[in-house]
Amino acid sequence: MKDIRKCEICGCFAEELYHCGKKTTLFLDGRRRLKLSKLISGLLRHYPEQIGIKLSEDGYVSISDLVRGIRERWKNKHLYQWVSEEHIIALAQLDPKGRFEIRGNRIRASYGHSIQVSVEREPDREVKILYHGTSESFIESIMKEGLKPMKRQWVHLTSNFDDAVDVGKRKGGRTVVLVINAEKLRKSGMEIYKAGKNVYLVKRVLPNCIEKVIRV
Ligand code: HQG
Repeated sequence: MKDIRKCEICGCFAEELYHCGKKTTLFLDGRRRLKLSKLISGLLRHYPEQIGIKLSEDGYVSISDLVRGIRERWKNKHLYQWVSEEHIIALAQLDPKGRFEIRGNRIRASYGHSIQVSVEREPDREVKILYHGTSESFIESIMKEGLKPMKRQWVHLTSNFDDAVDVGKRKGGRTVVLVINAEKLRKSGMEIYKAGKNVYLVKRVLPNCIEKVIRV
């Protein structure tokens, strides 16, 4: 990930070298940013209990409890003594996929949960084409059963082809991207919800809604 920098004039966080006509100062280097992003994604989506925090029903936790939990209770806490509330805020504000939502002094993951959280979302009626990146080794089963949430609460789709390729690459083996007809998906009785910048959530994708399988 890119470094996060801070504008000394207006105080905002930015990735650019210049802001308000002046050079910005380094706030969080890209390597630490990536590690912290992965850690808080894991904590807010899957294992908050590992640092002794409890999420609200809609998935929020106070940023100060999150920081305290990481610094005092995370198994690798010695690697994270530098973490402050400001680091978490900067990371959430600049996340390229909109992975985190901040409300007041609380934060939650926007998507990706394996733990049960109930987030109120309006069904999306706009998007026409969605993509899902995966490994070719899953295709036979997916074409038979459709896409299922597996260990998560939702099936994750994206409106951005390149994001789908990146997700597919993480699975190992040959990367494939499924092209999903969102209209058909809605007609099959599934509501689609937007979460984050380009991510869309749905409970299930039936095989007949998969229009194409692209080998990348
Ligand atoms: C596969 C990233 C066999 C599915 C992304 C996937 C996403 C099946 C895997 C978010 C199947 C589950 C989630 C079936 C589904 N048979 N395999 N019937 N149905 N699968 O990690 O979508 O960068 O739980 O193809 O952007 O890969 O972390 O889901 O390969 O939004 O913020 O089962 O993670 O976001 O894998 O990724 P995952 P995902 P972040």
